[in-house]
Amino acid sequence: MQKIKKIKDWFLDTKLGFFTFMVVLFWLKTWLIYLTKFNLGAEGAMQQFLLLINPVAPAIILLGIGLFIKGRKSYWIMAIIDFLLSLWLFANILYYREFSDFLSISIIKTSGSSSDNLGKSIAGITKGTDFLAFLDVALIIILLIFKVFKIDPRKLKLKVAGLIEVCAFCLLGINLTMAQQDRSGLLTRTFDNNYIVKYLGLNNYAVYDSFKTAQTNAIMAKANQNDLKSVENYIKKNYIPPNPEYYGVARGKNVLVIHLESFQQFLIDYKWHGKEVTPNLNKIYHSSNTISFDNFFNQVGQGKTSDAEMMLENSLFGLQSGSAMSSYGTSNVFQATPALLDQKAGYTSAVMHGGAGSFWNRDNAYKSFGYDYFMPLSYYQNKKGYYIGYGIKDKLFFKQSVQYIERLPQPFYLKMITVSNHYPYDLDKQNQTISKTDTGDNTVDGYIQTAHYLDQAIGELMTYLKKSGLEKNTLIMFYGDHYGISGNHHKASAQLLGKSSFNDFDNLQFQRVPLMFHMKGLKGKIDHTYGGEIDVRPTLFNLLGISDKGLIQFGHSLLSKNAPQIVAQRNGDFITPTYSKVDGRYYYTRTGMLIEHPTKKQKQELGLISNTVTSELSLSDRVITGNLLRFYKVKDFKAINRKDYNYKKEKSLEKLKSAKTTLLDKNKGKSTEDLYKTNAPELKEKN
Ligand code: GP9
Ligand code: MN
Repeated sequence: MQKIKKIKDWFLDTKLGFFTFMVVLFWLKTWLIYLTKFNLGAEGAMQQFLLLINPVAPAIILLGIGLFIKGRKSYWIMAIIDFLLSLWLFANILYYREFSDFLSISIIKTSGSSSDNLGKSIAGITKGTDFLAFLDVALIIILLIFKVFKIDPRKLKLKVAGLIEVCAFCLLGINLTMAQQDRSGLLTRTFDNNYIVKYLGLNNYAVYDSFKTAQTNAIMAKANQNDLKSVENYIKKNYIPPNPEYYGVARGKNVLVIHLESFQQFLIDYKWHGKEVTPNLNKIYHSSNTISFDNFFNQVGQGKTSDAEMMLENSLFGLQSGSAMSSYGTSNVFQATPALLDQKAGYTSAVMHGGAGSFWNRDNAYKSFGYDYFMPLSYYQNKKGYYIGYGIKDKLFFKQSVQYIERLPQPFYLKMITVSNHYPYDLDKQNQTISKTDTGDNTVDGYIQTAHYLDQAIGELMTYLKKSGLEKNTLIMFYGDHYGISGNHHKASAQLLGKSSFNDFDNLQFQRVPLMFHMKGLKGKIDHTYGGEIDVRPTLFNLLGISDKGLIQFGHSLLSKNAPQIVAQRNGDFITPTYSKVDGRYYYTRTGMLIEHPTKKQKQELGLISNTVTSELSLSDRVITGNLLRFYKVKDFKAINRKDYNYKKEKSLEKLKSAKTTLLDKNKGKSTEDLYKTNAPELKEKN
């Protein structure tokens, strides 16, 4: 009894006790809110553990400021800090409810009186339980006002207060290390705000976001019109006109972009135990209505999928580190494909993706790109067994997308991002219809299995497009975003390719991914031109008959007879039809032979190509990090206002209800949903 009283006295009547009480309350409250108000997807013991402990360190560090202050003031300062932290939590609860993402400085800065403005709709979206965020502060303030606590007037020894802070920073360090171990690249690659909050907590996320924003703003502030001039000059000088033979052959058609996740070119025509891994894509690849490129390379950096998207939509490179779409997608001005197609040719644009909308900052970047619609996971039914890895399984994703495709006004520019063929290539048993390869490398052996599944999904989608009539007026573009098998699997890669060895040169050649344009009536061919993702937009515009002259872009139409055929890699390596550069060494592209002693002429040639590559990468970086397109006017093009876009499901569906020129409209309201046939085992009726 005596003991309990002692503890009670300590808690209520000493400053350290009060502080501990506050930290514990704040900790429990935050954790509870993580579990109930956000959808952070903490999986496994480690992530659950980090989610539990991550509020502690910042709470001690911040509330601990009060420990350095004397008397009553110290209590109130702690209470105010507690209040501010709670307010941040509260604001995020509301924002998350609307956008499944967390507030960032760029969001707060660009909101104003926009449709994403929470101000107006706060009352509408607030739930009573949200005020839980203030429960501990309210309790503390009541206790203070009613003097339940005896104020401890003593000043805590500086040494003690300091030690507490040091311990908290150590704890933060441990938290960070464990997080980094579970998710490498967490802070450098800027995948998803949800990840940062899951691993490090909402307050550390705020610090991280402020730091990143300060960093990017400093560079942006220094950039000016003159920087743009040098970019403009370079682009003007190197402009290559499109191929007139193909100019406008797909004019006015719908454009359907199929993003083949982690899909490498070597899979095309690849056989395993005599069985084609991707029969449907092979058929498209060889079709007389398909232009297929067999020397097309991915050019992504750390931003992987998002870099591929950045290049495709803008013909600008991703950055040296991190993801350009994450770091600059919200704040920068873009003159991207969806916006250009809308303003130049009346296209409606949309992205469908069975994964989280916040991943790679898509929910914000797509607004800057001018996408009219974005349908992420929240638009899809996600029953038990539907989801794998990063999203809804491809067959279920395509099937469920039909209801949205048929409601899109035509012509549309629609991108569908598949996701099942993503590392770790771990397909559930019921969907495995080809055996794994047998290299013994676990990361590699499942790859053809998920690729096979993706291919089947494509087969189903193609059948639907044919049956629904969409195939007739749609240009379908397929592309692989980046490698599936990384450079850490040389031995297994050699085995897959039936080669006796596999070196860094081979790995560079392994970066080939598909690029195919398929359309009824298109004069098909297998085109051997060397190119990369940066070239996709000019090539597409070539086919659509849309001029790309006067756009700030670094790619060239691959259909053009004069395409430069220099394929830059993000690290400065390159591939041309003659030479390849890997890690500072040069090889003959055709033979893979190392050029040990280049002739004078070769040296000159190689130097020139290297220079082109580094200039283009750095000029492109300057455009993005300096936000230079804000100074650039495209003729007959109105700058995008992010505030005009809203991706909330109800809003979008409402808008689509009255849409004209849709497939549904053409069919007099008769849905095409039942034309989509799938053998997805998840949909089989259980007896
Ligand atoms: C997630 C998906 C994966 O939405 O696009 O991105 P990646 O890991 O391939 O960059
Ligand atoms: Mn990807």
